[in-house]
Amino acid sequence: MFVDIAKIKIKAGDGGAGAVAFHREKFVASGGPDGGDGGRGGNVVFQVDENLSTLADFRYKRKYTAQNGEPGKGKRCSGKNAEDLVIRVPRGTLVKEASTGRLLADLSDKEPHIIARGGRGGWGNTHFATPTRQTPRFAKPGTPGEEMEVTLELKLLADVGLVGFPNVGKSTLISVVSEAKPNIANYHFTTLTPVLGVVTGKDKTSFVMADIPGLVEGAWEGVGLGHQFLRHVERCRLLVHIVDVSGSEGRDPKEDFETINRELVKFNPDLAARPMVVAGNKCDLATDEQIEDFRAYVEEKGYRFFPIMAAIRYEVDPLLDCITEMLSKLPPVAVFEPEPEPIKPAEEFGHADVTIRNADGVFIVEGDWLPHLIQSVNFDDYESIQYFQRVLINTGVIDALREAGCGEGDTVSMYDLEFDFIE
Ligand SMILES: Nc1nc2c(ncn2[C@@H]2O[C@H](COP(=O)(O)OP(=O)(O)OP(=O)(O)O)[C@@H](O)[C@H]2O)c(=O)[nH]1
Ligand SMILES: [Mg+2]
Repeated sequence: MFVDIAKIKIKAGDGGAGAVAFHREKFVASGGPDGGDGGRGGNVVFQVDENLSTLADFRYKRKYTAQNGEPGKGKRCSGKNAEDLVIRVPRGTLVKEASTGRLLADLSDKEPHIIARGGRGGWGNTHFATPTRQTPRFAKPGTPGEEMEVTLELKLLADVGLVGFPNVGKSTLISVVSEAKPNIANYHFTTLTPVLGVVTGKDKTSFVMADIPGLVEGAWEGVGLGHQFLRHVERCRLLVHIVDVSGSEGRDPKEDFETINRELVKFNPDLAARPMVVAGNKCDLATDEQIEDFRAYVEEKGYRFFPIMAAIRYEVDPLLDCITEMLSKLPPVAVFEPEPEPIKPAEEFGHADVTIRNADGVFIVEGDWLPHLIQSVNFDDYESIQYFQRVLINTGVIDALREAGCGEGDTVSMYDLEFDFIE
């Protein structure tokens, strides 16, 4: 079954906790702190797998959790970092944040894309020894791994997309110009899922052609198989519009041509504006007048026109030559850029809960929402730090610290951060 949309939950591993331990050895009195750091939690990573062509695997498994980092141990032993969880998807999969629709990654290349970051390991107590604090009895917990719901949306990558009414010969064309073996039959909606074929054009250049199910009037409203398969030609650099020029099913080729173009506009005006060439198929069933009449009609509108007989590959080469030539001048297949996470204005943060512990004079602040905030702040940038301070004031963290007894010059420890409290 062809599945091109899925929704899954992903959770990166939490960082392991730092250890509280002290050096113990015969004849060595009160050895110093030697608690090791926690390990990093595993990231959730997406990567293209060329052997996959659908998102069917995600219908049955919907929750993906990476391993947590190991806690630190005594003797300055750091906990092991967890391995990344790699989720394999077909080429052309878009990963979006489910709640907002924000694009996180376009899996069009071979690179692994980290979508949910594993938490960092907490520091062991070794880090907290200072001349005045020789036996720190605390360590830090790891930060939690990112967790979110994502939608996966497959948008195939092809240079050329075939569009047209059902039964006009789209699959026949791809079958005679590539190794693709789609079903071909004399009825509507023979093709139920998109098919890709590699076509070798002139001068051994090759391009990828996509055959999709036929469209009918009202496809954008869900008539016939609907328009959902148009998504798979959305990235195409060029469309080949195939029309039954003989009108063998009683329709008028010009009306067919306009109907499909209207459906394209309704689906996505960008797609409708894509460069397009027109192939008039089933010329064996058409009269010369029919062919010339249709030719005049589409050429008048500025399209290149090729009369063909796909079934016997008659006059298909001039069409392929034209495609190759046009592709050589067109921009590459569209790859979508991930959208950055919008920064929430500091004023929009309301009160948020934190817990504060006083450990040997260090005020340890914890709250589920803090690691995410800290990750979004660039501590080398003055404005970014000011933003961070405003958020801490608005959420009540500064007041809570005061209430806990934190005063001028005391050390505040917040996950990866440690800073002095300044009134
Ligand atoms: N007479 C004639 N018939 C053709 C020609 N090309 C294809 N056909 C026939 O047209 C019918 C439909 O062909 P397909 O390739 O399955 O059409 P399609 O556009 O993929 O149809 P859907 O997948 O249903 O959208 C088949 O019976 C083909 O044999 C041609 O040049 N002349
Ligand atoms: Mg077909």
